[in-house]
Amino acid sequence: MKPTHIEHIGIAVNSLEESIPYYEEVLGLECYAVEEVTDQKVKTAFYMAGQTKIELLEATSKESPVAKFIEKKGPGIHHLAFAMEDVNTALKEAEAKGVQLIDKSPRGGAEGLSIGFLHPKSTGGVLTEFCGKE
Ligand code: CMX
Repeated sequence: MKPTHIEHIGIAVNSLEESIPYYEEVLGLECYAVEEVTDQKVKTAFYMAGQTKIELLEATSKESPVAKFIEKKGPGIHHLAFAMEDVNTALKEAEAKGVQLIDKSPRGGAEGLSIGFLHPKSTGGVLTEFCGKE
């Protein structure tokens, strides 16, 4: 298992509408897509800063992991996503090395990617996502 690159950085925001002016008017980035990921109870806005994707995450329900995160820690960096050639194999390998998985097998995420999360308690406090095309 080896990540090919950082797929994206996820940032929890109270409101996309309130956060977008900073990314667009101050940083000069351009939102290329907005997508609701029902399964994850979030609405996302996507930006590219050079080669690096930034995903702004707004909760769509009080039960959303993003709503719970903001309630506890406030808005800010929420997770780091690594691109993996084979998410299923990467999850299995991480589990075999003692990492606690949130997702035992990949599920559907934003932009049609397969995703799986590792628990922050097993990863030095950083909620970690594996992403891939399969
Ligand atoms: N980063 C670091 N630590 C986090 C965290 C995060 N994003 N979210 C929660 N935690 C920590 C909490 O601070 C808490 O720590 P303490 O026990 O020390 O207080 C612990 O994890 C448990 O948190 P909780 O608030 O009780 O929440 P839950 O256990 O119910 O859920 C988690 C935590 C990580 C399992 C859940 O948020 C999850 O399943 N996340 C993965 C899915 C997700 O985040 N989806 C949204 C993004 C989707 C997308 O990118 O499309």
